[in-house]
Amino acid sequence: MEFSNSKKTILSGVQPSGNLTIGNYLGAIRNWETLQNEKYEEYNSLYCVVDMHAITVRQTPAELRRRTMETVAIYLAAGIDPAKSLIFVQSHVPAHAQLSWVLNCYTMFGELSRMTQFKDKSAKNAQNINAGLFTYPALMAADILLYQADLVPVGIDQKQHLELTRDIAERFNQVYGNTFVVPECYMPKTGAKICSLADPTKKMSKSDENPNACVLMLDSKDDIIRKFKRAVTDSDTSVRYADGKDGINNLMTIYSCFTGKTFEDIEKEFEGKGYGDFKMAVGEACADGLAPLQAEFKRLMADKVYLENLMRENADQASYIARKTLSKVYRKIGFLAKP
Ligand code: AQP
Repeated sequence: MEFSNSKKTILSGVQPSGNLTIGNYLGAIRNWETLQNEKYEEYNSLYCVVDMHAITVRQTPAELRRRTMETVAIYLAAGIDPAKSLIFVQSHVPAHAQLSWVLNCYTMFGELSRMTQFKDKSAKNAQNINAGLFTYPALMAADILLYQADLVPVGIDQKQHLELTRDIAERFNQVYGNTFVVPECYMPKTGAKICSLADPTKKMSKSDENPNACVLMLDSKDDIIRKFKRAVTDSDTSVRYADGKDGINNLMTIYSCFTGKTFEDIEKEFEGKGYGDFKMAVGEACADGLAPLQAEFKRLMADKVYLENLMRENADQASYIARKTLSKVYRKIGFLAKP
């Protein structure tokens, strides 16, 4: 991919902290592909596998390695095109850790304490409330600000972290003069929050311990249909989008994302039909929507040499871009240049 200084920049990432869900796909990755193609003339696109974020929760090393490689293959299979976008692994670019330390010193304890993800994850991982889990947003700010990203496509759960990134950038710019681009958040109109199939008041999460709560991007058609059949709904019988119908609202959102149909179209389609028919249709649409991606993923995973070459070359290119911002920051804060 050719990085152009005259274009604006899009950056986003996913943690390889579990097997990716349709929440990660519909809330983030699918929109990256659209942006990469529709905004190619205007934006550079950079997509990162954020493995350093993943270790804020304990990971099995071999699984983390496997999932990191698989996530690269998922990006490619989802249509992220290496001719148009840079795909790289965060830990392959040392500047992320380096800038993150600096930004830690410009991020306030009070700000980090207000992050809802920190509160949720420390409740879930009471045995391991480590400093990395707390300072996670400073690393995320480094990921974004290193590349002077203008636009960051994310799901709704990451909006608070992005707002903190903007505050950190503005604070730094105020002290040292214009250094960082202050990024904007991009969220899809439909799919910014896909909910758990087991508890539709909660977001679908790849680290959920209940295997029926989430549909994985690589699940088989049978598993996908089985999970949708078991999805928690309500005691009403009509398929309509309404307050208090979280389960149905979630299924309608998923169906809309995979078929492009509006909620009105969906209500008409299922008028007089029961939840059973609707769940079956959502399962079919989801499985069919994921099938081409799954086939391409399988093909890519059989070519490790290709994936390794791509990771190496793209990490070199990302390092080159990132080092420019890092040098500027080091100079501004008063680090003596290496003689
Ligand atoms: N349920 C979701 N609906 C819509 N978007 C979602 N995203 C995650 N879950 C949903 C978006 O996916 C991108 C990558 O997320 P992440 O891997 O950085 O971490 P996360 O937001 O914490 O996602 P998970 O799946 O819940 O991971 P774990 O369980 O490890 O914490 C982000 O843009 C996110 O908004």
